Amino acid sequence: MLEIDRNDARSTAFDPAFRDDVIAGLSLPQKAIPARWFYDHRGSELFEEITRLPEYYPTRTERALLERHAPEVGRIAGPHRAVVEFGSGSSAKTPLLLGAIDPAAYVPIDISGEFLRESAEALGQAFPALAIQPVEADFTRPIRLPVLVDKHPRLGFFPGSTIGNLQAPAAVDLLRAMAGTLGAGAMLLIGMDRVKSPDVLVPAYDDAQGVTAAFNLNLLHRINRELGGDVPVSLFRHRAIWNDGDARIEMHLEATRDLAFAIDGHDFAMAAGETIHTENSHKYGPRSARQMLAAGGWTTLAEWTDPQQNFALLLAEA
Ligand code: AVJ
Repeated sequence: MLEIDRNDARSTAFDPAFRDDVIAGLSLPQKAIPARWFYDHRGSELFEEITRLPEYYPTRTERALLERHAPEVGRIAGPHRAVVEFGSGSSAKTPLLLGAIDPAAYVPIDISGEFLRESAEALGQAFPALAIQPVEADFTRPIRLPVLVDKHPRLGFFPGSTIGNLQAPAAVDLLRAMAGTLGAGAMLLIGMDRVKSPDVLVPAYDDAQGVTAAFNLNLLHRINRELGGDVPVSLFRHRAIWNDGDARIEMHLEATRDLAFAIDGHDFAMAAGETIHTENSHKYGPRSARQMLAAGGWTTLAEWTDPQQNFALLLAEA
């Protein structure tokens, strides 16, 4: 039986922080909701489906990098580290790392408790001798690590270019907070998506099967489910836009006509063509990646990329 350590998140259907972010975000001139609210159980499932889409190259590219280079990570980091994974999701890439580095313990951290429990159980079966302690938490807030990792130097694992959801100042703050959470002698293995042609980027966020559209629209369903909203979901459409100046893909939910809805006693109106900005996915060049790590207190020790330089895996030390 796995027990989940609950830091600040909660598994009940109604999260006041979700309501507050939604009400505040929809009250802005450019309506916006933080991307972390995509990941209820359904959203986490849809994200897993995204990772298997032909257009969505990041996951399979990063997996290939891990398959090829995890042994090298193990040689540099040394054995018996406690691996702390930030935003573990289904932990799909984790076995590639754990199998190559002889870890002392594994601490997956995720905001979706039910999903965390399911994936930690599966991982426990694959690594029966490994101490595993899941933590249900929003990793953008300070996290108290379980005592089980006290005696071991830590290796942070932050795959998937999840860092790309944050704008530069917030990303740097998070990297700094991770250095603090992981403590002295820590290392960090982080995945970062590279800047590339919009011809590759846009389809990755607007796939032919409409899975990313369903993932984006699920946020509106979640608002209706959990906050008792009456958002007319069928009147919205998914948009993915490459913002070249800020080097990021933006996802929006666009009102296809003038519409109105209410959430928890608050009324909102949108004009046709107006959008709710739901996600930023920043992309990095080789220099900007290292510079951002450095600004967050991390020195890059090694960097691996695929032949097309679509995605990079960086190992850094605090
Ligand atoms: C989990 C934030 C890395 O930005 O590529 C995938 C999320 N959104 N498709 C990304 C996402 C739409 C993903 N991250």
